[in-house]
Amino acid sequence: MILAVLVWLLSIAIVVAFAIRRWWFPPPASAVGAEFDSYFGITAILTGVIFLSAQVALGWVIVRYRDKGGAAVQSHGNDRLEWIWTTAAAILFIGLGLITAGLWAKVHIEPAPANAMRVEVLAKQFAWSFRYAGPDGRFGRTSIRMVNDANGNPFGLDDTDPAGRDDIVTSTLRVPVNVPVQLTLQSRDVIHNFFVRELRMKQDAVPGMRIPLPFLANRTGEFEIACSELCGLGHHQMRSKLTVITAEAFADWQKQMLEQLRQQQ
Ligand SMILES: [Cu+2]
Repeated sequence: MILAVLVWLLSIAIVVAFAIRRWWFPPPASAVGAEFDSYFGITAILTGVIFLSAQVALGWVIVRYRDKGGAAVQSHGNDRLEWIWTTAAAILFIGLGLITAGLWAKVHIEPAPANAMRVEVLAKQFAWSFRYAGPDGRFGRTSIRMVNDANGNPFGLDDTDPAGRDDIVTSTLRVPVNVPVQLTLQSRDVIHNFFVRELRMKQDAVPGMRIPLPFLANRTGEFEIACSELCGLGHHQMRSKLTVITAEAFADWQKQMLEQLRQQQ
């Protein structure tokens, strides 16, 4: 009897902890993020109702079939009930998958709009680098022979290519607010993962692949970029920053970076 009450109390406490949303995600910084949250809400409510009903039933079974001194009776189950709940669970999970498929496709399959700002993202043990094409809109040629972390050339920019002269390489990601951005993820060694909680975005960077990842940040702020794939001893240090700023501030920053580049050349 006490066990049944414990099961019920514990279940209610868990449901309440979810329902009050006290320990929750940080607010989203993109429309896609808000959409993900609404689907998460639907899934949480559906699974929450099922969880609570199952636990209430469990408590009831504990009370109903507790030891009353009689002989135990063997049960061989109920095929019809098994069929019903297995089918119901399958319909529920496939259904949830189908209604969220559009959002998944929007993030991972659909190409970014043509006017999207392109940024290359390079992951390596244990740092992130970002490359902007500069005013000419073209990324300069890179070569594996030119890769040199010590002199700040993680991408291996080939300085004989004029298209690369205005390429801006940074260790944090800076983007203007409400502007579509197309990231291209690549890795130089092992699998890493680009994760920004506020964008509700998580994507592997795989050696030998160039993986597109579009997003549009709809509020300004500073957000953590964390590597979300265990990639070696320094994995915990592999973090950077996404700064979302106004278009004017972004233009100013770009101008400043180009000025620095000119002075170096
Ligand atoms: Cu990593």
